[in-house]
Amino acid sequence: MIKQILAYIRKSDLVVEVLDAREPDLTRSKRLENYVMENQKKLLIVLNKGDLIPVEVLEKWKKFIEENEGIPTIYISATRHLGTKVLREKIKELIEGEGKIIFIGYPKTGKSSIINALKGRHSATTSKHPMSYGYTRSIQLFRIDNRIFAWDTPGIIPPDGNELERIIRGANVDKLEDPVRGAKLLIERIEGIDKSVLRNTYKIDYSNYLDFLEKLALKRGWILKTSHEPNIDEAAKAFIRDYHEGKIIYYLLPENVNK
Ligand SMILES: Nc1nc2c(ncn2[C@@H]2O[C@H](COP(=O)(O)OP(=O)(O)OP(=O)(O)O)[C@@H](O)[C@H]2O)c(=O)[nH]1
Ligand SMILES: [Mg+2]
Repeated sequence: MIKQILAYIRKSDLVVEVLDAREPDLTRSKRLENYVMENQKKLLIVLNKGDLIPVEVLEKWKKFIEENEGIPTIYISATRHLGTKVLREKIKELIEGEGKIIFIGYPKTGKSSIINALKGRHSATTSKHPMSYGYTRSIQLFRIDNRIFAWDTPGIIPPDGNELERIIRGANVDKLEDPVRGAKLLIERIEGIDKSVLRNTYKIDYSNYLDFLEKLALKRGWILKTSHEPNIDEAAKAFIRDYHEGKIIYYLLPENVNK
């Protein structure tokens, strides 16, 4: 799949890289960006899921990326249809009115949702969780308007990086070797940024990640039949899925991200 995506990048006039605004740095693929640059293609960064974080923070990221790296950047919320006009105008400006664009990015960043928002009609399939029904399986062409065509691509699978990065980048939850370990890493990451977010989101008070997963399993009624213990594997998977669905809300500032 990656080879195919590279071939379509070469055929495009503009590459739109879609990031999750909660984790702009970790959802960027420097490897693909380098490929885009090497092939002298134009790149536009879109921070999606902008509804989840304050607009001042989105502005900071936009400024940071544009000023430090010279890559045009905009932010939107595909599902709430916020910023789609700005995106459409930016695309038109960059391709000078007409051409072919390609949407790339890790799974679940919202590539298909953005295409639907631009079309105003739902035709690209979207899904809540990595690899669940509706995720994009092949490269598909959509017409945005009379002069603009867009290719939707499947999230670059397998996401690379360490275990935490792979989880944030949308690795398939059902294929994780140890979902509890994965959830632990994600919980630690989020706690390091904002201690109250899990307590507020789940209305659960907990002492550590295992306690959290146990209480979540009990709350949802997930009990193992044989041992009658809380099913923490199930809770861990549900938690990671909630993350991808945008239920867990936190943000980072560009100045706090270690480069
Ligand atoms: N809150 C919020 N959720 C969004 C937004 N855009 C997409 N989502 C949600 O994120 C999930 C993934 O969206 P998709 O559009 O399927 O993502 P994708 O990048 O096409 O995913 P793949 O095809 O698997 O690579 C869905 O549950 C969407 O509803 C947004 O702007 N805000
Ligand atoms: Mg898709």
